[in-house]
Amino acid sequence: MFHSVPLGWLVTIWGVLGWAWLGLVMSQGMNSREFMKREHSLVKPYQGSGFGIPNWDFQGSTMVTGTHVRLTADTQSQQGAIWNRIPILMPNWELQVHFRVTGTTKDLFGDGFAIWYTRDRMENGPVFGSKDMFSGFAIIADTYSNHNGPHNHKHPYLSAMINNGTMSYDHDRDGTHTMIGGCEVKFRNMQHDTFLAVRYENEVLTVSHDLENDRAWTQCLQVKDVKLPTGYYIGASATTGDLSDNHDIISMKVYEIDATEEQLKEDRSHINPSSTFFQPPRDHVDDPKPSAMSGFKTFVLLLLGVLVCVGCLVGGIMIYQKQQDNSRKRFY
Ligand SMILES: [Ca+2]
Repeated sequence: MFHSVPLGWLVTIWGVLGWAWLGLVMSQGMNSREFMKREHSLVKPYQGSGFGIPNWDFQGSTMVTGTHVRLTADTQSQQGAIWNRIPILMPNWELQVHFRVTGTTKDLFGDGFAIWYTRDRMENGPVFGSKDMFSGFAIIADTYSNHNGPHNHKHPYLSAMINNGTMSYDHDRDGTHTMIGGCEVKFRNMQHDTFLAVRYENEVLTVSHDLENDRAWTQCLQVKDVKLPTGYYIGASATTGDLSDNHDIISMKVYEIDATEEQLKEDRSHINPSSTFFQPPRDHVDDPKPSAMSGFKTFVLLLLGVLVCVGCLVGGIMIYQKQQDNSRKRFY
């Protein structure tokens, strides 16, 4: 004979199951089918049982606090980076970065930060705190406008660059010669949380941001036929120069995205990074010197010069004639 289960117990059991399910879904990010990969993710509390953060290395000016990882402080000439130690072996994945950039100045600040997926890690360099001629991709959040020419855009500017190790990032052109896409963004000194997402799925690279505090992704760029190998490392770096900002990373979360059987079988470790869509590399051409005069200015100055010469000549002739007259008077 069965004992009847009290109604209160049933309600409690269903309640516990419901909360457990909700917790599971929330811990797995925006899409419940995508699983956060702990070994590639940097989340609070950062410190493990021992010294440092498990699976992550730091470099340069990087400081770890209880609430954020500060790549650079709002101080001149700093350079900091943070790198995941475990290579990414998934063909499809998404990286979500919770970041914050703050500073005391309103108009002059810099230089910016970059999110990396590269072959080499922990190498200092001139590209926002990491090495140039890198292999992989860089998502660059450039806050300082070096370039003031005809191809100018507003800053901060978010752009992506794919490199097979042969191209150099040109700061004088804010990387416009080598980027595969970009968008203007405003993320400095926000009172709310700011996020970036980099999704690599079926050889499509998509960069999105959530800067308006509405918990929705806005697409910045999407490029098809982007070839990237497995086995590269995720990192973030930042730099300050004469101008500065605090560049903080609050979290970096990597999610696995479903891959087909074929994709899982394919050996993608030897792929050379490339993108079919590309701003073709161009030679660096210097801007005309600011001291160079415009055509109109040159014309006016030339005209003045001629007038002065004519004036001198006429004056000289008149003086000469007067002296001649005077000398004639003396003889006669
Ligand atoms: Ca710049």
